[in-house]
Amino acid sequence: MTIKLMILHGPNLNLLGKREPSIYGSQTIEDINASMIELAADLGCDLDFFQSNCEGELINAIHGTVSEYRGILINPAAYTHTSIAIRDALSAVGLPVVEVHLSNIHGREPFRHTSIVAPVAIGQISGFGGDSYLLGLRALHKYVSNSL
Ligand code: CA2
Repeated sequence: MTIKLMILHGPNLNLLGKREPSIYGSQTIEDINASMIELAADLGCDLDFFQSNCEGELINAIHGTVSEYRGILINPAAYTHTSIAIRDALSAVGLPVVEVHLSNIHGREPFRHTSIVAPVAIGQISGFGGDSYLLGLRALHKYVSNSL
């Protein structure tokens, strides 16, 4: 059966490419999703995408992955540093999770250095702009394929 992965984008990422391009680049969220669809076609997996500015909606989307999906790629955005609830939801569903960030969170303000989500992820990719998502997708797909 085809591997299906869920891609989750956290708050404000809908503004990508439209505001603060010096920090987050000029690619829009649609550009990033399109690049992942291209890679997924090469890898032979299916993707679904969800973006929300609301913590509860992201949690509901995480809960909804249980039966249909094999893994989760998430940029929790600012919730990375604040949300025990998102971490608990990821931990509860028990799917492999890859955390991605456009910017290098470890090279920015101290409050961004801690990820509450990282301990429940299989890994974190941070600092490669839109390529963080592609690197994360490759890593997640390989991990899931190897655990078939
Ligand atoms: O580097 C990342 O991917 C972040 O997850 C982005 C978050 C930030 O809070 C994290 O520390 C690191 C912020 C996303 C905000 O996105 C915007 C995009 C365009 C304009 C303004 C905000």
